[in-house]
Amino acid sequence: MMERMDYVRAILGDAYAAAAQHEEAEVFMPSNIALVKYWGKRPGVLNLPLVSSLSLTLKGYGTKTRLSLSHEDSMLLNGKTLSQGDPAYKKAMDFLDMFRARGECYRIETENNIPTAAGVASSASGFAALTSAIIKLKGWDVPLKAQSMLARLGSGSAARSFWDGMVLWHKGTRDDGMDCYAEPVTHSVHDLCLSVLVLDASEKSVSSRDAMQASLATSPMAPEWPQRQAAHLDAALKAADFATLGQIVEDNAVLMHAVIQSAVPAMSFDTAETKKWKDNVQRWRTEGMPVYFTQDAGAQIKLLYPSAHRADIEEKINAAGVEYFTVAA
Ligand code: 2P0
Repeated sequence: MMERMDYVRAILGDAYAAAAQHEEAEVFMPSNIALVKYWGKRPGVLNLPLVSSLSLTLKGYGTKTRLSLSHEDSMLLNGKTLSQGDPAYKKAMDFLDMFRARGECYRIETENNIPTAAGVASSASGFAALTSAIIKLKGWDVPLKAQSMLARLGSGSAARSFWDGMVLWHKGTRDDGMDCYAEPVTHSVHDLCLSVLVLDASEKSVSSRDAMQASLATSPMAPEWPQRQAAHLDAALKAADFATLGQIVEDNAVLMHAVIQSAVPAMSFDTAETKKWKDNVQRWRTEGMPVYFTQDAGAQIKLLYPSAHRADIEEKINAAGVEYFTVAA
């Protein structure tokens, strides 16, 4: 805990444990989907990633959080009161402990407008929102780059949720985490659409945190992942046309899932529907449609394509009767 408190103090200065200046604060923060994935952590308690990553923000899709001062800690997630033993309760309160002034208790009321814990990155928007809410409750003025560094302590992918469009999260090299932050990037490929297909909205059986740890500890592909991922990131940032970017995005997701599937014991987030949609995407490409997929630690498939093809792609998704939403960036 001390190491994390030192880190928080280094970012916020002496304000870090000051009492809240407001009774309540309400915020909304979007989620994000990685185009080049974060998978793997460096040792230590600062949640430092093994690799840098690049994401697209899901503008309008994420988490609304109301944080208020209360006589005791409590948490409501999507209208349901969580018990103190609930892992989501523990993670949230453990995060707020870093900012808690003496005697301060919090009521967290949080709602996602995307499926919770089904690989649509609700922990990204959840911790970005909790970070933003505690900063607002305290009345602090904290630059977004510093907010991304704090949010990372709750969930790595949350570091990327503070800006619209494409965001680059630098892994940094320092053990004290002070060079590990996200920032927005301008990219030469514009007018992208990302459709998130909700193929399975049930809670996943393995958390991404556990899958990350287990796959990098046991997969024979683990040693090659950081170098190949870095090459993907470099190429993605330099890609000058949609097809080059799309192919890198798909290759990177396939590589991450190869690391996961080659873990010992083997793991997979795929369902029959997931596999069917990957086949669909690859078939549509052979038919001339510029569309690529990505997949996170869940069964959902996300389709990436130029916005000029939005009507065609959405017609195909509608025809399949699958729940989805599309963001343009
Ligand atoms: C990503 N994922 O870049 C990757 C790709 C899932 C697959 O970031 O342990 O919930 O809280 O830092 O952020 C999901 O992992 O992990 C994730 P923690 P997180 O979006």
